[in-house]
Amino acid sequence: MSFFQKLKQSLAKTTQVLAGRIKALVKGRKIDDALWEEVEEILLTSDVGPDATTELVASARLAAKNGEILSGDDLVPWLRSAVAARLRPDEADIRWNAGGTTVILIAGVNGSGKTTSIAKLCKFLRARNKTVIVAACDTFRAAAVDQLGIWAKRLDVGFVGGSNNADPAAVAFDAAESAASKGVDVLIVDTAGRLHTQKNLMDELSKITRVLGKRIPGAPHETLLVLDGTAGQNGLQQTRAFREHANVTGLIVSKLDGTAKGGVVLSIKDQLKLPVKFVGTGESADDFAPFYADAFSSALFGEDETR
Ligand SMILES: Nc1nc2c(ncn2[C@@H]2O[C@H](COP(=O)(O)OP(=O)(O)OP(=O)(O)O)[C@@H](O)[C@H]2O)c(=O)[nH]1
Ligand SMILES: [Mg+2]
Repeated sequence: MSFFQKLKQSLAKTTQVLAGRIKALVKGRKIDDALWEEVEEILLTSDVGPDATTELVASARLAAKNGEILSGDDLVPWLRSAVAARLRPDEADIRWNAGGTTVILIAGVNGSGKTTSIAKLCKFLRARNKTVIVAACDTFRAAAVDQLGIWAKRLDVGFVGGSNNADPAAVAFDAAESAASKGVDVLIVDTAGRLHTQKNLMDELSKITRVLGKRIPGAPHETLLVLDGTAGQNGLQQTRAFREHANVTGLIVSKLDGTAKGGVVLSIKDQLKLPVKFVGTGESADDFAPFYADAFSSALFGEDETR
Protein backbone atom coordinates (compact mmCIF):
# COMPACT_ATOMS: atom_id res chain seq x y z
CA MET A 1 0.00 0.00 0.00
CA SER A 2 1.32 3.46 -0.85
CA PHE A 3 2.03 6.11 1.78
CA PHE A 4 -1.01 7.94 0.49
CA GLN A 5 -3.34 4.95 0.82
CA LYS A 6 -2.13 4.39 4.37
CA LEU A 7 -2.56 8.02 5.23
CA LYS A 8 -6.06 8.03 3.82
CA GLN A 9 -6.94 4.89 5.70
CA SER A 10 -5.56 6.22 8.98
CA LEU A 11 -7.45 9.48 8.60
CA ALA A 12 -10.71 7.66 7.90
CA LYS A 13 -12.19 8.55 11.30
CA THR A 14 -11.37 12.21 10.86
CA THR A 15 -12.58 12.18 7.26
CA GLN A 16 -15.89 10.75 8.38
CA VAL A 17 -16.41 13.56 10.86
CA LEU A 18 -15.00 16.31 8.72
CA ALA A 19 -15.67 15.72 5.01
CA GLY A 20 -18.46 13.23 5.67
CA ARG A 21 -20.49 15.66 7.75
CA ILE A 22 -19.76 18.63 5.51
CA LYS A 23 -20.79 16.70 2.41
CA ALA A 24 -24.02 15.58 4.06
CA LEU A 25 -24.68 19.11 5.25
CA VAL A 26 -24.16 20.94 1.99
CA LYS A 27 -25.82 18.47 -0.35
CA GLY A 28 -28.21 20.47 -2.50
CA ARG A 29 -28.34 23.21 0.10
CA LYS A 30 -28.33 26.90 -0.47
CA ILE A 31 -25.42 28.83 0.94
CA ASP A 32 -26.53 31.04 3.81
CA ASP A 33 -25.35 32.16 7.26
CA ALA A 34 -26.80 29.12 9.01
CA LEU A 35 -24.76 26.87 6.73
CA TRP A 36 -21.51 28.64 7.54
CA GLU A 37 -22.16 28.30 11.25
CA GLU A 38 -22.60 24.56 10.86
CA VAL A 39 -19.43 24.25 8.78
CA GLU A 40 -17.57 26.14 11.48
CA GLU A 41 -18.85 23.77 14.13
CA ILE A 42 -17.73 20.72 12.12
CA LEU A 43 -14.23 22.11 11.62
CA LEU A 44 -13.92 22.78 15.36
CA THR A 45 -15.07 19.24 16.18
CA SER A 46 -12.17 17.85 14.14
CA ASP A 47 -9.73 19.96 16.16
CA VAL A 48 -8.86 22.22 13.25
CA GLY A 49 -8.59 24.91 15.93
CA PRO A 50 -10.24 28.32 16.33
CA ASP A 51 -7.79 30.37 14.24
CA ALA A 52 -7.74 28.12 11.19
CA THR A 53 -11.50 27.59 11.44
CA THR A 54 -12.31 31.30 11.54
CA GLU A 55 -9.95 32.07 8.68
CA LEU A 56 -11.07 29.15 6.51
CA VAL A 57 -14.74 30.02 6.93
CA ALA A 58 -14.10 33.72 6.28
CA SER A 59 -12.24 32.95 3.03
CA ALA A 60 -14.89 30.43 2.01
CA ARG A 61 -17.60 33.06 2.49
CA LEU A 62 -15.62 35.45 0.36
CA ALA A 63 -15.10 32.79 -2.30
CA ALA A 64 -18.85 32.15 -2.32
CA LYS A 65 -19.52 35.85 -2.72
CA ASN A 66 -17.06 35.99 -5.62
CA GLY A 67 -18.74 33.08 -7.30
CA GLU A 68 -15.93 30.56 -6.75
CA ILE A 69 -18.23 28.44 -4.61
CA LEU A 70 -21.57 28.27 -6.37
CA SER A 71 -23.25 25.45 -4.54
CA GLY A 72 -22.68 23.40 -1.42
CA ASP A 73 -21.08 20.70 -3.54
CA ASP A 74 -18.18 22.98 -4.40
CA LEU A 75 -17.31 23.45 -0.76
CA VAL A 76 -15.38 20.26 0.02
CA PRO A 77 -12.95 20.57 -2.92
CA TRP A 78 -12.55 24.25 -2.09
CA LEU A 79 -11.73 23.43 1.55
CA ARG A 80 -9.32 20.71 0.48
CA SER A 81 -7.22 23.12 -1.51
CA ALA A 82 -7.47 25.89 1.11
CA VAL A 83 -6.24 23.48 3.79
CA ALA A 84 -3.39 22.33 1.56
CA ALA A 85 -2.40 25.95 0.99
CA ARG A 86 -2.33 26.59 4.73
CA LEU A 87 -0.17 23.54 5.37
CA ARG A 88 2.12 23.83 2.36
CA PRO A 89 4.91 25.89 3.91
CA ASP A 90 5.10 23.11 6.49
CA GLU A 91 6.42 20.54 4.11
CA ALA A 92 9.86 19.68 5.09
CA ASP A 93 12.47 17.11 4.34
CA ILE A 94 15.01 16.10 6.95
CA ARG A 95 17.68 18.77 7.52
CA TRP A 96 20.64 16.78 6.27
CA ASN A 97 24.14 17.31 7.55
CA ALA A 98 26.06 17.67 4.30
CA GLY A 99 29.39 17.14 6.05
CA GLY A 100 28.82 13.81 7.79
CA THR A 101 26.40 11.88 9.96
CA THR A 102 22.96 13.48 10.29
CA VAL A 103 21.84 13.25 13.92
CA ILE A 104 18.13 13.07 14.76
CA LEU A 105 17.15 13.37 18.42
CA ILE A 106 13.70 12.09 19.33
CA ALA A 107 11.89 13.45 22.38
CA GLY A 108 8.40 13.55 23.84
CA VAL A 109 6.21 12.65 26.77
CA ASN A 110 5.75 9.07 27.97
CA GLY A 111 4.09 6.74 25.55
CA SER A 112 3.73 9.29 22.76
CA GLY A 113 5.19 6.84 20.24
CA LYS A 114 8.89 7.78 20.19
CA THR A 115 10.43 4.32 19.93
CA THR A 116 7.86 3.11 17.41
CA SER A 117 8.38 6.26 15.32
CA ILE A 118 12.13 5.58 15.34
CA ALA A 119 11.49 2.09 13.97
CA LYS A 120 9.35 3.63 11.23
CA LEU A 121 11.99 6.23 10.45
CA CYS A 122 14.63 3.47 10.22
CA LYS A 123 12.53 1.59 7.73
CA PHE A 124 11.91 4.78 5.74
CA LEU A 125 15.63 5.61 5.63
CA ARG A 126 16.76 2.05 4.85
CA ALA A 127 14.37 2.02 1.88
CA ARG A 128 16.33 5.05 0.67
CA ASN A 129 19.63 3.22 1.08
CA LYS A 130 20.77 5.26 4.08
CA THR A 131 22.87 3.53 6.71
CA VAL A 132 21.49 4.05 10.20
CA ILE A 133 22.49 3.60 13.84
CA VAL A 134 20.00 3.93 16.67
CA ALA A 135 21.01 4.84 20.22
CA ALA A 136 18.98 3.67 23.20
CA CYS A 137 19.31 6.56 25.62
CA ASP A 138 16.21 5.53 27.55
CA THR A 139 18.42 3.65 29.99
CA PHE A 140 16.07 3.73 32.99
CA ARG A 141 14.06 0.81 31.76
CA ALA A 142 15.77 -2.34 30.48
CA ALA A 143 12.60 -3.05 28.49
CA ALA A 144 13.00 0.21 26.60
CA VAL A 145 16.54 -0.70 25.53
CA ASP A 146 15.36 -4.17 24.49
CA GLN A 147 12.43 -2.74 22.53
CA LEU A 148 14.76 -0.60 20.41
CA GLY A 149 17.32 -3.43 20.09
CA ILE A 150 14.69 -5.76 18.67
CA TRP A 151 13.59 -3.17 16.12
CA ALA A 152 17.22 -2.52 15.15
CA LYS A 153 17.83 -6.17 14.42
CA ARG A 154 14.63 -6.51 12.46
CA LEU A 155 15.23 -3.36 10.41
CA ASP A 156 18.91 -3.93 9.68
CA VAL A 157 20.29 -0.89 11.47
CA GLY A 158 23.17 -0.53 13.94
CA PHE A 159 22.45 -0.33 17.64
CA VAL A 160 24.22 1.32 20.56
CA GLY A 161 22.83 0.82 24.05
CA GLY A 162 24.31 1.27 27.48
CA SER A 163 23.94 -0.96 30.47
CA ASN A 164 20.96 -0.47 32.71
CA ASN A 165 21.03 2.96 34.36
CA ALA A 166 23.99 4.10 32.28
CA ASP A 167 24.17 7.87 31.82
CA PRO A 168 21.99 8.59 28.77
CA ALA A 169 24.39 11.33 27.66
CA ALA A 170 27.31 8.85 27.76
CA VAL A 171 25.35 6.45 25.56
CA ALA A 172 24.61 9.34 23.18
CA PHE A 173 28.30 10.19 23.00
CA ASP A 174 29.31 6.57 22.33
CA ALA A 175 26.72 6.35 19.59
CA ALA A 176 27.91 9.60 17.99
CA GLU A 177 31.48 8.30 18.13
CA SER A 178 30.49 5.02 16.53
CA ALA A 179 28.34 6.64 13.81
CA ALA A 180 30.96 9.26 12.92
CA SER A 181 33.89 6.84 12.84
CA LYS A 182 31.97 4.38 10.65
CA GLY A 183 30.69 7.14 8.38
CA VAL A 184 27.07 6.14 9.01
CA ASP A 185 24.52 8.38 7.26
CA VAL A 186 22.03 8.84 10.09
CA LEU A 187 22.11 8.47 13.87
CA ILE A 188 18.72 8.40 15.59
CA VAL A 189 18.72 8.92 19.35
CA ASP A 190 15.84 7.53 21.42
CA THR A 191 15.16 9.16 24.79
CA ALA A 192 13.01 8.37 27.79
CA GLY A 193 9.55 9.89 27.95
CA ARG A 194 9.44 12.98 30.14
CA LEU A 195 7.19 15.75 31.29
CA HIS A 196 8.28 19.35 31.21
CA THR A 197 7.75 19.50 34.98
CA GLN A 198 10.51 16.92 35.57
CA LYS A 199 13.42 19.29 35.81
CA ASN A 200 16.28 16.76 35.99
CA LEU A 201 14.91 14.89 33.00
CA MET A 202 14.66 18.13 31.05
CA ASP A 203 18.23 19.02 32.05
CA GLU A 204 19.28 15.57 30.93
CA LEU A 205 17.77 16.23 27.51
CA SER A 206 19.83 19.41 27.22
CA LYS A 207 22.92 17.43 28.22
CA ILE A 208 22.30 14.79 25.54
CA THR A 209 21.97 17.61 23.02
CA ARG A 210 25.26 19.20 24.07
CA VAL A 211 27.17 15.93 24.07
CA LEU A 212 26.01 15.04 20.55
CA GLY A 213 27.22 18.42 19.31
CA LYS A 214 30.63 17.85 20.86
CA ARG A 215 31.30 14.80 18.72
CA ILE A 216 29.43 15.78 15.52
CA PRO A 217 29.40 19.46 14.57
CA GLY A 218 25.92 20.93 14.39
CA ALA A 219 24.31 17.85 15.99
CA PRO A 220 21.51 17.24 16.62
CA HIS A 221 20.53 18.44 13.15
CA GLU A 222 16.94 17.62 13.92
CA THR A 223 15.21 17.44 17.29
CA LEU A 224 11.84 15.92 16.54
CA LEU A 225 9.12 15.95 19.12
CA VAL A 226 6.70 13.05 18.91
CA LEU A 227 3.15 14.19 19.58
CA ASP A 228 0.37 11.72 20.18
CA GLY A 229 -2.31 12.78 17.68
CA THR A 230 -5.03 11.54 20.00
CA ALA A 231 -3.94 13.97 22.73
CA GLY A 232 -5.38 16.90 20.79
CA GLN A 233 -4.80 20.30 22.32
CA ASN A 234 -2.65 18.82 25.16
CA GLY A 235 -0.01 18.16 22.56
CA LEU A 236 0.27 21.87 21.90
CA GLN A 237 0.95 22.57 25.56
CA GLN A 238 3.61 19.85 25.69
CA THR A 239 5.36 21.23 22.65
CA ARG A 240 5.62 24.70 24.11
CA ALA A 241 7.21 23.24 27.25
CA PHE A 242 9.74 21.14 25.33
CA ARG A 243 10.75 24.10 23.22
CA GLU A 244 11.92 25.87 26.33
CA HIS A 245 14.50 23.12 26.91
CA ALA A 246 15.40 21.87 23.48
CA ASN A 247 15.70 23.38 20.05
CA VAL A 248 12.76 21.48 18.61
CA THR A 249 13.04 21.57 14.80
CA GLY A 250 9.95 19.60 13.83
CA LEU A 251 7.22 17.21 14.81
CA ILE A 252 6.16 13.65 14.23
CA VAL A 253 2.42 13.35 14.84
CA SER A 254 1.75 9.73 15.82
CA LYS A 255 -1.44 7.68 16.14
CA LEU A 256 -3.46 9.58 13.54
CA ASP A 257 -5.25 6.30 12.95
CA GLY A 258 -6.70 6.42 16.46
CA THR A 259 -8.43 9.77 16.34
CA ALA A 260 -11.25 11.63 14.63
CA LYS A 261 -9.39 14.84 15.40
CA GLY A 262 -6.74 14.68 12.69
CA GLY A 263 -7.47 18.35 12.05
CA VAL A 264 -5.12 18.96 14.97
CA VAL A 265 -2.33 19.17 12.39
CA LEU A 266 -3.79 22.54 11.35
CA SER A 267 -3.88 23.75 14.97
CA ILE A 268 -0.26 22.72 15.31
CA LYS A 269 0.71 24.69 12.26
CA ASP A 270 -1.16 27.79 13.43
CA GLN A 271 0.02 27.83 16.97
CA LEU A 272 3.49 26.36 16.96
CA LYS A 273 4.89 27.37 13.58
CA LEU A 274 6.84 24.12 13.54
CA PRO A 275 6.97 21.80 10.54
CA VAL A 276 5.24 18.45 10.78
CA LYS A 277 7.77 16.12 9.17
CA PHE A 278 6.13 12.72 9.46
CA VAL A 279 2.89 11.20 10.62
CA GLY A 280 2.31 7.82 12.26
CA THR A 281 -0.59 5.86 10.84
CA GLY A 282 -0.53 2.61 12.83
CA GLU A 283 1.58 0.31 14.99
CA SER A 284 3.78 -1.42 12.41
CA ALA A 285 7.04 -0.09 10.97
CA ASP A 286 5.29 0.54 7.65
CA ASP A 287 2.60 2.74 9.15
CA PHE A 288 4.34 6.02 8.51
CA ALA A 289 4.13 8.78 5.96
CA PRO A 290 6.30 11.77 5.18
CA PHE A 291 4.23 14.91 5.50
CA TYR A 292 3.16 16.55 2.24
CA ALA A 293 0.47 19.20 2.47
CA ASP A 294 -1.42 18.21 -0.68
CA ALA A 295 -1.42 14.53 0.12
CA PHE A 296 -2.43 15.17 3.72
CA SER A 297 -5.22 17.50 2.75
CA SER A 298 -6.54 15.15 0.07
CA ALA A 299 -6.48 12.24 2.50
CA LEU A 300 -8.14 14.37 5.18
CA PHE A 301 -11.07 15.13 2.89
CA GLY A 302 -11.23 11.55 1.61
CA GLU A 303 -10.27 12.49 -1.93
CA ASP A 304 -7.79 10.93 -4.33
CA GLU A 305 -4.20 11.98 -4.54
CA THR A 306 -3.86 15.25 -6.40
CA ARG A 307 -0.33 14.80 -7.61
N1 LIG B 1 -2.30 3.02 16.55
C1 LIG B 1 -1.06 3.50 16.66
N2 LIG B 1 -0.33 3.15 17.72
C2 LIG B 1 0.92 3.65 17.83
C3 LIG B 1 1.46 4.54 16.85
N3 LIG B 1 2.71 4.88 17.25
C4 LIG B 1 2.93 4.22 18.42
N4 LIG B 1 1.86 3.49 18.78
C5 LIG B 1 1.68 2.65 19.98
O1 LIG B 1 1.80 3.47 21.14
C6 LIG B 1 2.38 2.71 22.20
C7 LIG B 1 3.59 3.47 22.75
O2 LIG B 1 4.58 3.51 21.74
P1 LIG B 1 6.14 3.69 22.04
O3 LIG B 1 6.79 3.85 20.73
O4 LIG B 1 6.64 2.61 22.92
O5 LIG B 1 6.09 5.04 22.81
P2 LIG B 1 7.31 5.80 23.53
O6 LIG B 1 7.06 7.25 23.34
O7 LIG B 1 8.60 5.27 23.05
O8 LIG B 1 7.05 5.39 25.04
P3 LIG B 1 8.05 5.59 26.30
O9 LIG B 1 9.41 5.21 25.82
O10 LIG B 1 7.48 4.68 27.32
O11 LIG B 1 7.93 7.03 26.70
C8 LIG B 1 2.73 1.36 21.63
O12 LIG B 1 1.71 0.47 21.97
C9 LIG B 1 2.76 1.61 20.12
O13 LIG B 1 2.47 0.45 19.36
C10 LIG B 1 0.64 4.90 15.71
O14 LIG B 1 0.99 5.68 14.81
N5 LIG B 1 -0.61 4.35 15.69
MG1 LIG C 1 10.23 4.54 24.11
